[in-house]
Amino acid sequence: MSTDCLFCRIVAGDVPATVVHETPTTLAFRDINPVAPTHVLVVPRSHYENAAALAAGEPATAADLLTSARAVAEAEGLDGYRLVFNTGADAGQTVFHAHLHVIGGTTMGWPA
Ligand code: D5M
Repeated sequence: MSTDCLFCRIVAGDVPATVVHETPTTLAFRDINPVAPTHVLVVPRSHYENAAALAAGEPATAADLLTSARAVAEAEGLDGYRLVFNTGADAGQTVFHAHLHVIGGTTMGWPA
């Protein structure tokens, strides 16, 4: 837990969030700036700077993020959805606590 990390503070319950799913290792809550009808962030309860650091330090929890994302997609009734880990500033990561975006509820193109 890092007191200056926003997502650690959400995990601790010190910052409000709309939680939609939780497990002993993960928490899922709605993104404050949704880019689609469903936009949920799944985060590990423990602090890792990004997905690569999480995979190295706690690989079982990295897998748990995918399991939680699947549960979120099912609960939201999503047919298709996109999972995104922005990893590093060059990829557009702005919050440096690993998080998996679950985005769906609309028809998406690729790559944008
Ligand atoms: O994504 C970081 C995401 O975090 C971005 O989509 C906004 C979201 N965000 C920022 N603050 C909050 C709070 N307080 N609640 C919920 N969602 C939040 P990145 O991949 O780092 O660009």
